[in-house]
Amino acid sequence: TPIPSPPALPLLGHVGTGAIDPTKPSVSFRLLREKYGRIYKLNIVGQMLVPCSSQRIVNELCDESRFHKQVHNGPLDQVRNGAGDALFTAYDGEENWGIAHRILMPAFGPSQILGMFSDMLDINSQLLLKWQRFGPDVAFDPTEDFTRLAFDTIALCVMGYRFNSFYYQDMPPFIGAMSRFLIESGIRFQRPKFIQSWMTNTNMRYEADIKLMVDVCDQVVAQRKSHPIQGKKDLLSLMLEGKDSKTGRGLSDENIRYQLITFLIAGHETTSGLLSYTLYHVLSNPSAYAKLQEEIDTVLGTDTITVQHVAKLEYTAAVLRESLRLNPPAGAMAICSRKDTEILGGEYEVHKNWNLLIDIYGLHRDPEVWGDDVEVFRPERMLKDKFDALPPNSWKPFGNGARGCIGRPFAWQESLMMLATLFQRFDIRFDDPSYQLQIKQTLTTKPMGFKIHAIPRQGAR
Ligand code: MNH
Repeated sequence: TPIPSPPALPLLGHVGTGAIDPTKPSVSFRLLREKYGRIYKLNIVGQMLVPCSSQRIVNELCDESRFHKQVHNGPLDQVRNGAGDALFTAYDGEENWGIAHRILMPAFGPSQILGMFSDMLDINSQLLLKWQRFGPDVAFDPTEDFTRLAFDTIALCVMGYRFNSFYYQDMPPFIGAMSRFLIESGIRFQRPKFIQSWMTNTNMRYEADIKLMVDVCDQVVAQRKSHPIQGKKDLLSLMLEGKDSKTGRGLSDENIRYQLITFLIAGHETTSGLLSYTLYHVLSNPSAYAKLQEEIDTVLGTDTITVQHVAKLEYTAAVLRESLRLNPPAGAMAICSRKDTEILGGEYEVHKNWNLLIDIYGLHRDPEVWGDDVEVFRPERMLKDKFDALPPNSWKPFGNGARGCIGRPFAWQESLMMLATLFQRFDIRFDDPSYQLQIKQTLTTKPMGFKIHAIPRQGAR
């Protein structure tokens, strides 16, 4: 069967037809999926791209013997301007990926994550105290504080560095530089080269933003070198001293910089999005809100949260999974075919080196998997037994296979802890009960214009 495609322009293809808004790709992909279905072809300035969204197709695309992560020909190739060949932006098969993967994986093992519990709680308490001090009357945007939380948490837990973002009125400069850098990287790959070279102001800003991120990372390394830590090996010490068991090699200074930028970005962008979307969905669904708070009251009561509590928070975990289904902060992933192949038993032909896109947002709305209430926030469908029984590769917010998210257990512990302590301490309400979810996109997405009141609960400390 031929793969459907919208009408295109010569040269520019679908860029400029209005099919893809470069500042809001997530919206464009939703409209295109609704019109053209589970698989369709686009032409981005001469480069073919094939977005796919049904579980049956995506299940095949997750076969790593036939497909691999694609960094070329997309925004990630531009993100390499700041993150180089670090884990997230390394090309398929690039040597430094294997070296860094083998050295850094142990920093994210189960016992390491448990060992970060008290540092996570340190930052978590700063958010709770701030919201407590605001009191019930102040309307504020929770996304900003979740960004502070996730940013400070990643830096403290894996680099032993304190940004102390909660003590500043403005967001840390790294955050602004990073957002502009990601947005510009996302637009750049669609922009013809001759236009790019004319945009001197944009280009200077871009270089300055990269320099700011590099300077922050150099400061983190400099502090560690002047205050070496004894005993426990965190991510930063593995970067500085670790040797790859296979090649015997360590990471170069340049590569360490790239990895630090990557962890500071990847370690907070998505987690703050997850927490913000989750709060939005819980506030929008009173029955889920009631069940969530009931579980938290039963498991925690008024106790200080511990590792043991977290393991028991089953409904809370289901709430996070359902939130990641409806609003995966990373809404798509790019892959490439290793060889000529067929999908769905010969229904579609795919040739070697095609650029395909797993539309995660669309996948999470496949009615064959989720039924006819795909748009409804219903955590019950994500309780452990149901979740484990889902068809393979129907829920992919953390990516796929060897190139899947290295920080998943880290983000999970941090998010469970935050949600549990939040509803233990506060009743939370929309500032504007008629608020409808709006989305802001860099490379990932977050809610925009979302404001709440946090009302300290009677009896909570
Ligand atoms: Mn994370 C890769 C989503 C939290 C560090 N992450 C990915 C990918 C997705 C993803 C999707 C695969 C992207 C692709 O195929 O191009 N990550 C998430 C989500 C959360 C998240 C939804 C939180 C919620 N990620 C984190 C945290 C860290 C982190 C926290 C750091 C501690 N992620 C990474 C790194 C990679 C990655 C590093 C690249 C892994 C690799 O390719 O080796």
